[in-house]
Amino acid sequence: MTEFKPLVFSGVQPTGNLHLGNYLGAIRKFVALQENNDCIYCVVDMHALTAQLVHEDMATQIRSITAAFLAAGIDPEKHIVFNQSQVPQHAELAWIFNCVARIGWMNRMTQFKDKAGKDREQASLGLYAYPSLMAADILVYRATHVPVGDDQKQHLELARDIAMKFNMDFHDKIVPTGLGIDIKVGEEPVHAYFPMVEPLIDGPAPRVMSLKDGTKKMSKSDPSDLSRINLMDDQEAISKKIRKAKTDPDALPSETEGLKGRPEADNLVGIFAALADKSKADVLSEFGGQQFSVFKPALIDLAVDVLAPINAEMRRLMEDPGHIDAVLRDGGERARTRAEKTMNEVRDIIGFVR
Ligand code: AQP
Repeated sequence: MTEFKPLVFSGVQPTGNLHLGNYLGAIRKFVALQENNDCIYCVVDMHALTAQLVHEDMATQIRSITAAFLAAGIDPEKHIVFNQSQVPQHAELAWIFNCVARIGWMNRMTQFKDKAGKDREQASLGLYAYPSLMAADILVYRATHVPVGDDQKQHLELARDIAMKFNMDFHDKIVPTGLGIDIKVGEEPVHAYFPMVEPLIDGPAPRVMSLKDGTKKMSKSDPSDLSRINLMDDQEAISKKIRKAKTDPDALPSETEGLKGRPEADNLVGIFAALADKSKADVLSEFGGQQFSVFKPALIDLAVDVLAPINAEMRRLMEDPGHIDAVLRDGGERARTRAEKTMNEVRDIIGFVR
């Protein structure tokens, strides 16, 4: 059985200030994965149009996400860092995937329901088709592993469904062209052109929750800035937000079991664990029985320690937009070469004349 060559791909939307959820759920994993993998990291600017069409500060937002990638430690020379709109093959493959995906599959996407809200008729067609473009972002490189936060799990399942249907529907075209690889789907080996992507969602904080409501995801678009810690927040802001974070009156438990039914406590312990690179159990063995008046100052110190150097480096990089643009152009060129190879093969498999 031949295996697909491992390749990591992930993206972040330039839709506002990056926060601790984006960092712990995604960017920090991007950094760790580059040690032993070939990685492609993308600022998915075309996705940013799905919820809101006009962004006065689009260019600055794209540069700011790129600065966060670099400041966190991503190496744009060994790997590829670029913005999606520089590689039109993403949109081209997304159109093909729009024709592969079934309406019933798209109707099940909970993020569309959340983001479209009550007035679904007014949501853009792009917001509805977003998961199909996301599948194309990944599969145009035939990437195998995707580090993401827990909120993206359903979209990755859809990417697998799309890959599977394409592989099945073009099965007899893939074999004669010799482009496919045998992969195992369940117990059966299937001749496949696209891999079954694996989400990488582990860690103690796969879904960082709002500081104001432990049942809601920390999000760039939450109207309350107190709900999230932004990567650009200074020490004072971080300290204020953690001090004001919602908690309950009880002391911290000594076992993770005791976090059940306490979403805010669970969230803060998860954040601590992720920032300290420990498990929640380790954190509770240190802080079990302590009040939040003891735990919160320790969390503030830790968050400032981890985030201050990233924050300073992002500010430094943002002073030289020419350098950031050059990184994106270089990454875009290398990404385009790879994506065009896939698209030529896809065009041949489908039977388009070229
Ligand atoms: N709260 C979170 N916890 C863990 N991971 C998270 N991610 C986002 N929020 C959390 C992960 O960050 C990566 C980039 O996300 P994105 O910006 O492309 O889109 P998003 O998931 O829609 O992020 P936001 O912050 O919630 O933005 P808005 O408010 O614009 O919708 C992804 O891997 C995501 O899982």
